[in-house]
Amino acid sequence: MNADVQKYVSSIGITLDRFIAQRQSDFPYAKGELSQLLRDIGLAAKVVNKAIMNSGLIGIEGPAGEQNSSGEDQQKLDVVANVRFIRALTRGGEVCAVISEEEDEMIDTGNHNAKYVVAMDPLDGSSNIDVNMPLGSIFSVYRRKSPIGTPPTIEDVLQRGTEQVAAGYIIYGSSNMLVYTTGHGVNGFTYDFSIGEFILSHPNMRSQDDGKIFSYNEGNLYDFPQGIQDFIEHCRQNKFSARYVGALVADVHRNLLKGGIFLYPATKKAPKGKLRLMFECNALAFLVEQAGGVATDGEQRILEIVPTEMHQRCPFIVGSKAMVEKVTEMLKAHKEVLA
Ligand code: P6P
Repeated sequence: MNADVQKYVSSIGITLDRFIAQRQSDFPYAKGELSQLLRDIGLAAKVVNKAIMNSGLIGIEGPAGEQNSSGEDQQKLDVVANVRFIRALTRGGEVCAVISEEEDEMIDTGNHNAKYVVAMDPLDGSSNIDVNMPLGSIFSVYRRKSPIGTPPTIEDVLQRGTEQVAAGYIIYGSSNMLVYTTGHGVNGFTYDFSIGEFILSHPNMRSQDDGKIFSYNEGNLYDFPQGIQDFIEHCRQNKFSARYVGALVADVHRNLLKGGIFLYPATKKAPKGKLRLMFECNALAFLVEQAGGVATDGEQRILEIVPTEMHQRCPFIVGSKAMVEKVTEMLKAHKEVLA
């Protein structure tokens, strides 16, 4: 074949859809429902990405004029992302219920024969909206507990993180990526705008065992438990790099690739921590553990926390194993708990 033609017809790589189909064998008992659910999330991610890219041109920047159940001012893009994910999951037919950081109550999709439920933060990093900083979407997938064919119940959606069958995030940054796990490792896909597909770019992502990046909101330092303050001092003494983006997905993604730790402990303003167990922490904890990292509230694995309410918050420390072990050790030295 002509050399120029050969170069031009080189493979585009493995698309998300093809990768999901190829990995269908990871679920011998599944008949493709989880694969379809993941494709639905990929579709919603593309539509949300388009809204973010165009927000300044189509008048969806700024506040939506309402608050979510956590008392946070909803941004218009928060609402757009929430509608897009819920609609894609509802129309895809594989999800019987959705819980969302942007919804007070569980959403019954009407798909009562569906096997799965989804917990999500449709748009993470609200303080970064409208200022061209990175944003993210976070999702967890659980098997329902209630019988197929019946309406979903709160027990379907309030499950420990260990029960997740899939989890992941989309990062809308200098490039857009979808990163997910189904319990068989972590794989990252980069969005190719020219063909509208997520292409496998980061196969088998692994957490660095140690790192030199620490991420936390400096403004809260004097509110932190002493063990955390000691760990921050340890990082400074060792000349580690302080990197904090204000979007959880972006900080976790960078630390996953380069080695590092993210900390959002309890503070006076947020006595149980700020981040939400069901919508943010469980998904990222499952994914980071699958890549070889660690996620804790300072006392226990995030994934072991038994949820009691949909919007509950928890302290969140996640990242490279050696760094998380170091801060846990310092907390124990002060016999302090984060929560
Ligand atoms: P703070 C964004 O609102 C978010 O939920 C996470 O994405 C981010 O890591 C954290 O809150 C930032 O919180 O208090 O530092 O602005």
